[in-house]
Order: sequence, then C-alpha cells, then structure tokens
Amino acid sequence: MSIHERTLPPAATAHDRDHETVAVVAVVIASVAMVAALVAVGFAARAADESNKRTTLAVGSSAAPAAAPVTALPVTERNFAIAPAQTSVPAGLVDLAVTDRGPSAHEMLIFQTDLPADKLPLGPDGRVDESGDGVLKLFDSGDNIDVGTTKTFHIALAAGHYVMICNLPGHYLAGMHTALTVTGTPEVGSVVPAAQS
Ligand SMILES: [Cu+2]
Repeated sequence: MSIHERTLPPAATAHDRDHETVAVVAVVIASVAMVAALVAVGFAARAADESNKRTTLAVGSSAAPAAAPVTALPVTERNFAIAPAQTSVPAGLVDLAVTDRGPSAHEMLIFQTDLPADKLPLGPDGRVDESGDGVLKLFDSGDNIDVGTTKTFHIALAAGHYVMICNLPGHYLAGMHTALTVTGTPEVGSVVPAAQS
C-alpha cells in the first residue's frame, strides 16, 4: 500500500467533515435565530404587560393616552337560556367568562347581526344557519362548556349589535339566544380594536 493510497480515505473524510461543518453551522444559525425570535416575543409580551400596567396606573390622569380597558362580561348558560351579566359593553377588549349551570353542556357563539336574537336564519335542522343571510359569526367557543365549569375567552368587539347563542341541536329554538349591544367606536366594519400602547 503506497502512501498516496493511504491518504485517500482521510482526504475523503475531511471532505465529509466539511459538509458536516456546514450543516452544523446551519443548525447553529437556525438555533440562534430561533432563540432571538423567542427573546423578541418575550420582550414584546413584557412590553405589552408593562404597557398595560402603565395604562392602569395612568387611569384618571388627563395626560394619560387613550386606554384599552378590558371589560369583564360574565355569561351564564343553562337549559335553556343565556344570561349575560350586562346586555351592553363598551367596544374593545372583552373577557367573556361563560359559566354552564347545566343540566347539560352548552356552547357559545356570537354573531354580528341587525336581526333580533330570536329571528336568526335557520337551517333545515332547526339550528341557526351559521353562514346564513344577515349573520356574521364572530366567535365560536369550539368545544362545549361542561356543566359546572367556566371558560374565559378574550375577544375584541367593535361597536354594533350582536347575538349570543348556543347552537347545539334544539337549544336555539328552546331559547338559548340573547342580544348584546357594543357601544362606542369604532363601528362594525372598521378595524377591530387591539390593545393600545
Ligand atoms: Cu346549549
């Protein structure tokens, strides 16, 4: 075996190692980018959090910027009615806390509509046609709210007329609907308000 022949395998290995190095560098760069992104998200969350604290502390000061208060809206569902703690809330961020008093599970849907709460379009099965004329579905709890539990949803509502319903089979027609008025600006159709800093 000549020296030349013996040097071939190490040369090939070195070549492979170059590829590995490139791969490792790529992974490191990707990792650094990911960490940077996470840090950025963390800073943004913290900045928003501190912004909220400042806003809260600044309430009452005439020099304070327009605040973005969060309105708590407790809603009770039972067979077969929906009862919000208040039927009118200011436009903006809402903490919708839905409690199910049973005796069965319910869901929570919110439509923007000019129709009365008991006049939403129905499908052939007697449930509300969620993509029917005159209704725009803005919120859907997805999973049911189990009996005896409360689920809180953070939503943003523009000024306008809304109807909250439960659309499990038979529940709407049995009476699970109620109107909700959202007052102030902006009006429905403009940009939904987000947290302001
Ligand atoms: Cu229901």
